[in-house]
Amino acid sequence: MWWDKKYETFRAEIREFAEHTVAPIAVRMVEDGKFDLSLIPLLHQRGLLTMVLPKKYGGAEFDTMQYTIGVEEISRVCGSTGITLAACNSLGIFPILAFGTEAQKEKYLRPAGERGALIAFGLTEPGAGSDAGGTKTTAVLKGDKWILNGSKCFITNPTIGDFVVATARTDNKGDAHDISSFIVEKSFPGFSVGKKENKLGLRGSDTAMLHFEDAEIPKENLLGKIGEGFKQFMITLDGGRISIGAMALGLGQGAFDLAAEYADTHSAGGKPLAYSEGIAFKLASMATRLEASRHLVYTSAVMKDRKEPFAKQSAMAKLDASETGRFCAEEALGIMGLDGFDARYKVECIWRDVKLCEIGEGTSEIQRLVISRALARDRLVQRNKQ
Ligand code: COS
Repeated sequence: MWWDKKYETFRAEIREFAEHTVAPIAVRMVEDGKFDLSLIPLLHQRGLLTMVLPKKYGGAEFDTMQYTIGVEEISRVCGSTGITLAACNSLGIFPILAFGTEAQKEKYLRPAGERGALIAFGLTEPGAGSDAGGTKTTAVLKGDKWILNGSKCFITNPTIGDFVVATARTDNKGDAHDISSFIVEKSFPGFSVGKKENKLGLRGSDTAMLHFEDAEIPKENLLGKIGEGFKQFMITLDGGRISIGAMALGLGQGAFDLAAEYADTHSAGGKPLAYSEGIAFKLASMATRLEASRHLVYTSAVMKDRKEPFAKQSAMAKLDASETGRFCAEEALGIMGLDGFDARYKVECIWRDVKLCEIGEGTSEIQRLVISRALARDRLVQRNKQ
């Protein structure tokens, strides 16, 4: 089985850090509507900014299960910090690690590992969300520079981050081989971080637009080969979906813990709410769905570590955990009644935050598409064997 005692110890350490260090800052971040930069060195000391980065580049080199638990436990107290970590590790570090040259890893990942820096991933555009192949941003090679033009939206970490991995169309054949990826430093001429997005939830995370206006990117900052960008971000998102599943688990668990505490300490008709079947059964359903979703998320983490194909499992994990997270937030609101509507009780924040898990890194419809295509492929393989 996938479980090991070392993960319990790890969880306890991260939970202690989350509750004592992250949670007090989280309250302020959500009120202020911006990420608190004082968290960066604290997260870095714990290895949380570089969970997927090997030690040889100065990273923490956690395995995927530890990474999953890390995102889960931080999200349990603060969804905004959870998404900041998930985006930096899965979407910022991973593509350079997986597809970059040794020189790019030395130049970009080593300082991030040693200093502790956030990295952003620029994929989504105003007209290219689910249809990620519909990217409109263009890249044209002129001399020793790629010239990029276009805009990206809803990008996590660009204002507080050091640099961005961004996609652009390097050809116009109209297929998946038109798109390439680039490492873009914030100081490159023609590149700017634009307006901050005004979001329903995760208001403490940094989300903004990116603009490329004849932006000049050195030729050597192409990531991998020309035309490989689509496949690169598909592979990147396969892994990223485990972390969004972990985030949803953490938010759902946070909602459960707050609701259970409330039900134990508030009374109606002279007895604690938790003694009423109406409330106790809600808690039972929440705990059961969390346990089932946790199984899916952890299984996909183990499969990734074992280098087994895991794309179908990570899509299932994200789909299921994000729906469970929303279910738990809604049930917690139901248990707490009007108090749940009150920001002081924190469940309304979880309810707003968790919705992103059903949208970001592929909507639930996209997960169903990925799963159904994989199932059809599996059936074809079976038929061909007979
Ligand atoms: N791993 C490796 N390669 C993959 C892949 C994966 N998981 N998924 C697709 N590919 C490859 C295919 O093999 C195909 O390659 P060839 O052309 O060489 O045969 C190519 O990519 C195109 O694949 P496909 O035809 O399946 O692409 P579609 O246009 O049908 O799009 C979906 C597939 C819809 C699944 C994709 O666009 C998607 O995931 N969209 C959601 C994007 C998203 O999550 N956005 C949110 C970002 S938040 S950072």
